[in-house]
Amino acid sequence: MANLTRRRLLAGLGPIVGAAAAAKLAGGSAPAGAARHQHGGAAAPATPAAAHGVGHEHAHFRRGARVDHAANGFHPTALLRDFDEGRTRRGVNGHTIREWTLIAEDKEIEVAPGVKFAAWVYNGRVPGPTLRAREGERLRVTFVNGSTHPHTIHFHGVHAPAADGVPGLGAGLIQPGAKTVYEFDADPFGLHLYHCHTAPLASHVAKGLYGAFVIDPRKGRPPADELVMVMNGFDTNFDRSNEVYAANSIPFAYMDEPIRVKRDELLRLYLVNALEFDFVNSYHLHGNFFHYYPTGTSLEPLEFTDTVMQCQGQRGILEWRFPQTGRFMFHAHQSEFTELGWVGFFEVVD
Ligand SMILES: [Cu+2]
Repeated sequence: MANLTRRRLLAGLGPIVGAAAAAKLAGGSAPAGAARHQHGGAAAPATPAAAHGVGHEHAHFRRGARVDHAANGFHPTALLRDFDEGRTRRGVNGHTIREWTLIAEDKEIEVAPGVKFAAWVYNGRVPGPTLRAREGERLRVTFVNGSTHPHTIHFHGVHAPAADGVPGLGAGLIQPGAKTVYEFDADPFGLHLYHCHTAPLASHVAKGLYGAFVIDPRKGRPPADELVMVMNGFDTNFDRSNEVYAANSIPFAYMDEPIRVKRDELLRLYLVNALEFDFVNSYHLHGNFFHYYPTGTSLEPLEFTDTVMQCQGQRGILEWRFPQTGRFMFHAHQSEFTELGWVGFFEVVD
């Protein structure tokens, strides 16, 4: 099974085989299985190219199997609108000090039905909490390493070297059982991210140590129904390529439970690409176009489109309204990612 790659999965073996192999390697239980529903009972596509357009609109796990969100301790639907504003207090100069505590831990999570992944998590979830601050505040993040491996937190933004969260600077590597405080200003406003910066870097990130980091402009943004999607994937058989893809960790979660939004309401999506091993990821919205604010650092959109591409670490803010009710799909425009889980629906209601 060692040469069982996701490309071979797409070549016809089906994700159920990969999931079984992965569960075996990870010491987990047998999977309920994942499979594409195909039109007309057609045989599995012979090549990834043939897989293109086979009918991912109906992709989800076989027999409606789902992961145990309660056991994972987080639910993809709840993650969408879960912003962690921490605690605030007044500093001596009258400015706001905003504080969080992030705890790294080793935690097994179910990333596909029956497929357990030995993740490393911040505050019990993948992605980690969506930290939200306001431009100009002083931020203090207490990092407690409750994992069995050394880790850090590296924040994107403007700050001093000592607060950069990389080995050899400031507190450097935070050993198991140790803690540190990262302190810096909320600058610039926009959508950023944080992640562990411990070598081997790709592995530490791919294990789940990343999250979105929102800095609101001083004057705020117009009221909207706000959502966060951190695009990611999991390498369940340790071959440095991903077996499953998702936004907010759980493949097909928003197919099983479409995201309910209101017709004509302004939607604002904070979109971050935390995917490892694949160089690019993307977001495509059906039946609509959106305004795109790369990195969220301008209040003027740069583009009006229905598809954006992000490389590793890139992120941006999307805004749009649905003028009609009904179901609208969204997914990576890399069809392979879509078929392996990175796809969902909006359910637009009155
Ligand atoms: Cu780490």
